[in-house]
Amino acid sequence: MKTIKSFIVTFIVALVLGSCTSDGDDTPKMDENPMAEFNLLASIAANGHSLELYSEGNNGFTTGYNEIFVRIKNNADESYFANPQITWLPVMHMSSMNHSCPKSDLAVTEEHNTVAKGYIIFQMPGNADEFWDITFTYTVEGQEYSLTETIDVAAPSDGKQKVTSFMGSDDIRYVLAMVEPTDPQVAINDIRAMLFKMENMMSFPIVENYSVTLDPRMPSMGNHSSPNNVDLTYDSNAKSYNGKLSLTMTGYWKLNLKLLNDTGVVLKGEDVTVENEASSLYFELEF
Ligand SMILES: [Cu+2]
Repeated sequence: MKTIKSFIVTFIVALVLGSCTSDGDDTPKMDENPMAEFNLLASIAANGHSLELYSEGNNGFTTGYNEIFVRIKNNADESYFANPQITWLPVMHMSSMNHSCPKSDLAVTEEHNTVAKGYIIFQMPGNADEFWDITFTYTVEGQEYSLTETIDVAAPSDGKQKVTSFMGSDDIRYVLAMVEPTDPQVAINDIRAMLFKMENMMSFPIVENYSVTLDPRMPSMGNHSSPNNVDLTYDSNAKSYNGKLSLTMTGYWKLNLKLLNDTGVVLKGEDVTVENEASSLYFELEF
């Protein structure tokens, strides 16, 4: 009798453990929303679908680097299309002309095949008379659709410069954007920036193998610098310029920069000296 009891107990324990394990590993997670923790920027209804745009932070579209996640919902059954092929084209409609901005491709993420991810770098905000829109062209179930939606692009709420568009000494227009740090600390921070050239109004390819010197200063405190900064060099895997940013105290910092091409010619920016307190090429942060 005792043996039978213990057998039954063992059997029940095995059953419970077994079902727990299969819940964790095998059961498809149909109800899990991969975007639950994200911020819905827009849900655009068209073609019987809802194209949803998400960001990680709580901001809307801002000038500078925006990481954006895209899903396409089939409104008929509330399901999300797997492996959607999506292209996008942001366009600013200005009073004198239209232009686009730097952007990545949209690629389905490894974690969730209903979620595509990419970035857009808006180089200027919209205003009362001039606005941005994004045209999406996408293919689901073998059919191509497209839609265009107007969006609000605002300057960052702290007013600090995270992106700059400028003419180089080689007469080429460039866009330089700070991607990191997003959460600066009193420490040696990783700094990451992306550089694009304006090939024409609609095309902004990545520029490789240039370099960016870095001289962070605190203008409110005698323009002091900080030790152990590392200039930004091109990382061909990340397709960005990476370096080290030393911040020795909280407050407002101006990150004075110089952009050099692949032969070391200065395209934009100046050294900070006693006579020259800032470079014409810079980022700003305050924390
Ligand atoms: Cu514009």
